Amino acid sequence: NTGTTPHLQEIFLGRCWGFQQLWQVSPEVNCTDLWDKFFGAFSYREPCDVMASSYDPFFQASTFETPVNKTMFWSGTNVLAHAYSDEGHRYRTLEDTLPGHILNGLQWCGSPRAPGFNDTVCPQCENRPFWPEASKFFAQRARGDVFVMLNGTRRDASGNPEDAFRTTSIFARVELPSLNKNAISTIHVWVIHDLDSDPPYSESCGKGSLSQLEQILSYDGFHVICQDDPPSLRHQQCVDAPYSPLCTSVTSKAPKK
Ligand code: G2Q
Repeated sequence: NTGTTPHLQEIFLGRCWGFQQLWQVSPEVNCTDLWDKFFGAFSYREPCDVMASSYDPFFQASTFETPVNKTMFWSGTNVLAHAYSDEGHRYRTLEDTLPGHILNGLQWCGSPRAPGFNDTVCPQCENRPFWPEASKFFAQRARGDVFVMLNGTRRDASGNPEDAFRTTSIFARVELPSLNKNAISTIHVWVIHDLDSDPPYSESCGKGSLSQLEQILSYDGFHVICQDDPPSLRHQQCVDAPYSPLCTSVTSKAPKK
């Protein structure tokens, strides 16, 4: 079980109006109407009994075109991807769009009894359709050059190595199949490695699960460019670790104690 987010409606409305103010969204979406569409999808239902399509009125009213060449997907790289996207100024991740921004990090579920949702706990459900459905709407609208940031040094909770491209991820299951082939010029795959893990990597462009990904994408007719540790992302990693050996070429020397 997971705890639910208190003040869900207030957070929803505040983030919704705040996002539109910040990005000067025009014409403005009515956030109260949007809340009704969102709440209507799961309220007065059993917590795990929500169909993906229940959220569609919400996503239809809140998902816009993403600017061309800005869409960025991520898988296993949540923190770095969002540091780099810079809240949508550099690239647009799902969490930098209106629906993703509003619900990011929040927990909720329905209840058949008043007030229609559970204000304390939610059970683990076999499937929760919200984020996959958000991803579908987001990926369908990607245009031009698109980017995906993958983790070449991914580990599971016990520390065992995992594939950078996981066939069970939302990226693989939902986002890739939703891309509009005719609207996309190139898929740029960025494979990121932690600063403190040693090469040679079993997961890097052309190897392991990345060769599988490149095959799938080429087979589907996409033009793909895969790059290991692009310099701008190395620099982003080095912001938080300026004296790591891989970063010292830009920082030269540690200050004397
Ligand atoms: N906000 C988001 N975006 N995801 C969340 C949240 C939240 O508040 N809470 C849980 N999750 P991963 P993928 C889950 O293996 O599966 C979005 C989601 O269900 O690192 O590929 C974005 O466009 C998700 O499965 O990556 C990106 O391209 C999990 O976090 C892709 O979907 C992250 O698992 C990432 O999903």
